[in-house]
Amino acid sequence: MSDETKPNGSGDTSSVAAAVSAADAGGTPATTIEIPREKLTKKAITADHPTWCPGCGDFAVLASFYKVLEKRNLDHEKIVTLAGIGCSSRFPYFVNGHGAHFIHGRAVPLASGISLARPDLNVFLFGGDGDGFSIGGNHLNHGARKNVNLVYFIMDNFVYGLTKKQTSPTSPIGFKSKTDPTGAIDQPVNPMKQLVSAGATFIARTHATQVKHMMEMIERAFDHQGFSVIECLSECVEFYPDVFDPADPRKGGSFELIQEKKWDNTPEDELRHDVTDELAAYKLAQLPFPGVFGVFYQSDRPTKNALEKKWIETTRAKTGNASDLELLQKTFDRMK
Ligand SMILES: Cc1ncc(C[n+]2csc(CCOP(=O)(O)OP(=O)(O)O)c2C)c(N)n1
Ligand code: SF4
Ligand SMILES: [Mg+2]
Repeated sequence: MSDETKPNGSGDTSSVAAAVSAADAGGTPATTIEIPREKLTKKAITADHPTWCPGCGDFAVLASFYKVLEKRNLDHEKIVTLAGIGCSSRFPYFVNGHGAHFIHGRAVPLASGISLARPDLNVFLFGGDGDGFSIGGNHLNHGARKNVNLVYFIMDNFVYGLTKKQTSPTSPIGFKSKTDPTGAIDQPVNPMKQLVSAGATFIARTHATQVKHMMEMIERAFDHQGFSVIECLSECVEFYPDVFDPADPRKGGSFELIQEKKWDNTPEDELRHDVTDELAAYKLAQLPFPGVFGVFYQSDRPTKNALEKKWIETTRAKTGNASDLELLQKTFDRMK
């Protein structure tokens, strides 16, 4: 792990305090008043009433996210939720915190800017398969290769829900939609393969009916420094019902978990998955639908946040720690 500071701000709830400094007119030293923080509750982070169709998988994602925020007791003012456009991208409306429902497919650059400019914030990005892999596909690849520190949760329903049933980049061949009335003919994107090849440093897969697993994946993504992506199969009950039943034990399917290596020198461990092995992640990603769930890949490559911080500090040191204004003035002087 690199030496960068975790922004997460979670930890000992009782000792978290806000500091208020004050100095009197006589110039006596500032006093610090400790104000104990209230524990972050679901009530505090709940905003608008979700407007999804009854039964939409995205409700469970929202509930899991609330639970993780509550559990990790993040500083409320440091929570940022962002999204593009789509049913799933309505997410920030339902979280009481800083956030934006941004342009279709452009949430990764927005989130990257916020993460880089304010590394102390916890940046959570939400969206759909269309937003992430279609119009935003190129931004996704660049966010991944730059390894910007954020958590990106993709609610994959294999369809464009908001615009009422068009083929999405993850729709399987044969899916009948308004854009493919005789059935989709294009090879779908394989999210896990794309993310591994693009350079994301935490890549996981979960299912909206498996709340415990979903929460575990969100927490692990959150604890990871870097571009952390979770693909979550989240059913669109309106335009592609029952498609994820093969991975739902309550509907006769099987939710198969990735068995991660324990590094315990046992023969069984030989067969377990090494999350740092790209080729092994590819192999798991090739398994036929519904595939397996859990962490496919994780590496501790330095984040853009850490590299940029180092570069700024080195450059500042070279200028004798000149202020922004002094640097600007020097640049203007050179142009005279
Ligand atoms: C530039 C632009 N192009 C197209 C649209 C129309 N549009 C809005 S949401 C969407 C697709 C949403 O699909 P997805 O991201 O999978 O989200 P879902 O609704 O399925 O959760 C499209 C094509 C738009 N809003 N802006
Ligand atoms: S259209 Fe589909 S994705 Fe959109 S809210 Fe309804 S069920 Fe959810
Ligand atoms: Mg979709």
